Formats: sequence, C-alpha cells, structure tokens
Amino acid sequence: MTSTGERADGHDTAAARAENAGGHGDWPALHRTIDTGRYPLDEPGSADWQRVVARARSELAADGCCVLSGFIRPELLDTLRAEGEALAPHAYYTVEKVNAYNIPLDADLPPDHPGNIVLERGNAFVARDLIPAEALIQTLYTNPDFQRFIADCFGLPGLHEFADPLAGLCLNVVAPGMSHPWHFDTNAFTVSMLTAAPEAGGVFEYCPAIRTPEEENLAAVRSVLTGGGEHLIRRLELRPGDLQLFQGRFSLHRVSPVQGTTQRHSAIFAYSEQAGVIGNVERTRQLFGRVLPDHLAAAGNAVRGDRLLD
Ligand SMILES: O=C(O)CCC(=O)C(=O)O
Ligand SMILES: [Fe+2]
Repeated sequence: MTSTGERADGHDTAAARAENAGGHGDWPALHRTIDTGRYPLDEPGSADWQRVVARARSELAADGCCVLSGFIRPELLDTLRAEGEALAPHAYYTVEKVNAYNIPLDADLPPDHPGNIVLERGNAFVARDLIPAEALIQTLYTNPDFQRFIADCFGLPGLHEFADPLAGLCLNVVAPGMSHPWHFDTNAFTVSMLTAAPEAGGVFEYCPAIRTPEEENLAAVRSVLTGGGEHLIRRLELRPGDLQLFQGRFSLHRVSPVQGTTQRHSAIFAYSEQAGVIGNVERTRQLFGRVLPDHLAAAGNAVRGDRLLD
C-alpha cells in the first residue's frame, strides 16, 4: 500500500482480516469513513502505520499538537457536517463566567494571579447521550481500531472511553459572536475533529507547553490572557474532517471568537489512560445543565495524577 493512494484490495481483505483477528472494529465502516490510504488504521503495526504514528509522536513531542489532515474521506464531509447541524440545537447554551484554570472564581489567589482574570465561555456542548449510535463521530469514538491508533500516537499501551455518559464524546458548538476562551484541559490529551467551519474567526490557538507539571509559569499565562504573548501563540488552519491530537493540560488554548453567520462545530473525543473517569457533579452541571445518576454515584472518587490547578 502506498502512503497516499487508494487501496486496490479494499473491503474484502479488511473484512476477512477482521474476522480472522476477531473482536476488531467494523472494518468496512472504517474504510468508508477514514482515508485508510493515508491513515492505515486497518493495518496495525505495518510500516505505513508506523510511519504515520512516528510523525504524530514527533509532532506531539515538539509542541503537544498534531493534525492528521484529510482523515475523513471527502465524500463523507457533507454527512459529518449535516449530523452536527442536526445535533447543535440540542447543545446546552449558556454563557458562563470562568477562568483559564476552571477553578472557582472566588478562589483565594494572590492579586496578580491569572486565575483572577474572568473570561466568558460562550461555547455550548451537545452531550454524548444525545449523539446517535450511528452518527459518524459516535462510531469513530467507540471503534477499537481508532482507539488503538490514537493510543499508539500518544505512546500509550491503550486507552479507555470515559465512563461519563455525557462528557466522553461531545459536539462543541461555538455560535457567531461567541468563543471558547483560553483554558487548560483537565485531561492529559484530547482528540478532536472540526465538523463544520465558521465563515471567519473561530481559530484554534494554543501556547505549547506554557506550563509543566512542576511550573505554572503564571507570568506567561497572564500575558496571553491580557492580550499579549503573541510570540507564545500558534494558530491552526483546521478543515472539517481533519483529526487533531492535542495535549491540552500544559498548553493554554482557545477557540477565538466566531465571526460571520455560521456556527463552528467540533467533535471532542475524550479518552483516558485509567478506566472509569467521570466528571464531578458541579462541573457536569455547568457544562451540560444536568447530571445523571452515574455522576452522583461517582462523587468523591476523583483520581488525580498531579497537583496543578484544575
Ligand atoms: O473545539 C475545539 O476545537 C477545542 C475544544 C476544547 O478546547 C475543549 O473542549 O477543551
Ligand atoms: Fe480544551
């Protein structure tokens, strides 16, 4: 198989291999959806697979971000957009006052701490339980071959879907005039995909490794939050169907204000190294406007890997 060409052997070989291997994802569906000529998710461990994974790893090591452009086949892009457009009205629309650390605004911080800078979070999430099982983004999220590929790109032996019935997979909706302001993620890594581009604005901006597990680097964070730090900021030219791998726990990032008349939609695929991850009750209510019994049952069991601000 070449790195860019279409496969001649196509579905039959893949389907047969899936049957032999047992327990793999749905190969024909994967072939129809993903450009397997460029991204050989159907050939784990092959030379082409290794090459794509090596590139992803080196880009992640360099700046915590990697874009696999044209991941979804062009003929599926209309479906990807249309499915997102049907979901968007079901997002939880609210404008929330937040800070970049997603910690309480009344936290007792020194006066010049960037956590005192109040931002407006105007994006809205469609929760996983509202996304149909047959939607492209849901079939990708749950596909074991997709998961194996993602894990390998991040250098992990494996990964888990969130146990959280709302936050594991979301459609992030940023309407005209709104933004998803500067923040750090709680997750160590995130996978996302633009499904609908805005007419203008709505650019993904990030500051690679602006903090580390040992050092918050508050002065640099403050300068970005107050409109400076231009030399720290990188911008992505994302197109619908590009797959983005991102380590957002250490890289401050945002979606800049959307301009024009069209919403920006992106799918957020959330995985974790540990099984059983579920959001806390208060945060879940802020993001989705509701909580489920699973959130209440899990309250108090959070496991953390570091001591950074949230
Ligand atoms: O929608 C995006 O492209 C970014 C989303 C994001 O940063 C997040 O959900 O934490
Ligand atoms: Fe984020």
